[in-house]
Amino acid sequence: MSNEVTYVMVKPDGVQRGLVGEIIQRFERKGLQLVGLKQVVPSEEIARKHYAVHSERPFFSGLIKFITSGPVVCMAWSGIDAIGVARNLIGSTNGREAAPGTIRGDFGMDIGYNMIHGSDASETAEFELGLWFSEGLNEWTQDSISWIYE
Ligand code: DAT
Ligand code: MG
Repeated sequence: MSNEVTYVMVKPDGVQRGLVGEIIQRFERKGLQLVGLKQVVPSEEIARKHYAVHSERPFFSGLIKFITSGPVVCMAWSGIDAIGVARNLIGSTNGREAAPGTIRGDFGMDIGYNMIHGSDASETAEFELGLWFSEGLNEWTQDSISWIYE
């Protein structure tokens, strides 16, 4: 049990479909703390770095084209076990298979257009936060925290 910060990103399909508020609300209500938030149109350079582990996969060029096609919303969320907690809120990769109650399970029907990204481990979270939030994150005291963790 340790405090973590995870990188979460609403992809262009989630922005286009007007799901940004819904997604932020789910993370906020859960009790995670927002420590970074911005909208950007990703460059090809940053997209390729972000998805470098998939560079040999057949869907890579389509994925880069999709992610750079319009604005995304970049977020950093902090909390105990935040990486796994966020992945659970997001759900499995293919929306048709993702569990109801998860973001992909409730709103998605596709594997590529799956609306949202979340870091999968502490090393990737650190890498992705450095990549997308090179300016740093915000430190602030969440006053409700004493009612979120016993
Ligand atoms: P996740 O986003 O659940 O961590 P991943 O890391 O395996 O999934 O893949 C990164 C993204 O690449 C995923 O969100 C959507 C896309 N993708 C993965 N597998 C795909 C496939 N078979 N066809 C098309 N896009 C795919
Ligand atoms: Mg992944």
